[in-house]
Amino acid sequence: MRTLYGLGYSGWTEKARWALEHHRVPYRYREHTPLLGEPALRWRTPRGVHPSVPLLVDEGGALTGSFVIAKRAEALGQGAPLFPPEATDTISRWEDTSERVLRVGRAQVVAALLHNPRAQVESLPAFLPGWLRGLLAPSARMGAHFIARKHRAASDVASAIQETVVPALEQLRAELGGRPYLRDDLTYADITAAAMLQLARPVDDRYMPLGPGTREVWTNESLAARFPDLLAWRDALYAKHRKP
Ligand SMILES: N[C@@H](CCC(=O)N[C@@H](CS)C(=O)NCC(=O)O)C(=O)O
Repeated sequence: MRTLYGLGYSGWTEKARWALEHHRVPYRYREHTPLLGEPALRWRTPRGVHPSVPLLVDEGGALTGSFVIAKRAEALGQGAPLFPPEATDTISRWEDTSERVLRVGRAQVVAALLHNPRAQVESLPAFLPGWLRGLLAPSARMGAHFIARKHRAASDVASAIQETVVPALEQLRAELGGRPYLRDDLTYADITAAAMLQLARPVDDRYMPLGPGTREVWTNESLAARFPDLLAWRDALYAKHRKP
């Protein structure tokens, strides 16, 4: 069975899932656990590729990376294209920007998780019984340090937000100019750009269910206050194009 390994709270995983579901490609989903799941992730990842999720494993082999998986969804599935040829430049520009912004998002979450016991408990594997979860919460900090090291997370998150995230969101505001899409209709450019808003305020639980602590570490009130129009744009995009 085609299987997607991912992190339920990650914008990268969400981009891959959105494309697969848009194209009605059947798959089963498996949650990855950083650190504990690293040996299995390495084992599944093709040699020479940096191990990360989302990772799609199907009869064609294993594919790493949200963008590659979304393109595979387009090749396999049905429905309106997310990668029409005339949108190639717009898509690749917003994919680059989204990648840089999501990296800052990861740094923001890793830093916030170290001080949020509720988010630590929520990040533990689901199979652990309730009584053990509180006890093991501090071990989630090891997972956070592991992710920070493995993906070289920025240490000065506040500067990274000012230098990378704020200009990206201002650019998005300018380019949308109040319209519902970056092009004439929904394309992957909108999906990859919408993922950036996750680190201002996560999308509604109907689409990406998050525990209250996880929601806290993802929320950046000052970004949310500065870009309410973009949050409204993202929410409208979800309401119209993403099944709960
Ligand atoms: N460019 C990649 C980035 C994926 C990525 O950085 N994934 C991180 C998300 S924090 C990950 O795999 N973390 C879990 C781990 O490394 O164990 C994509 O588009 O999928």
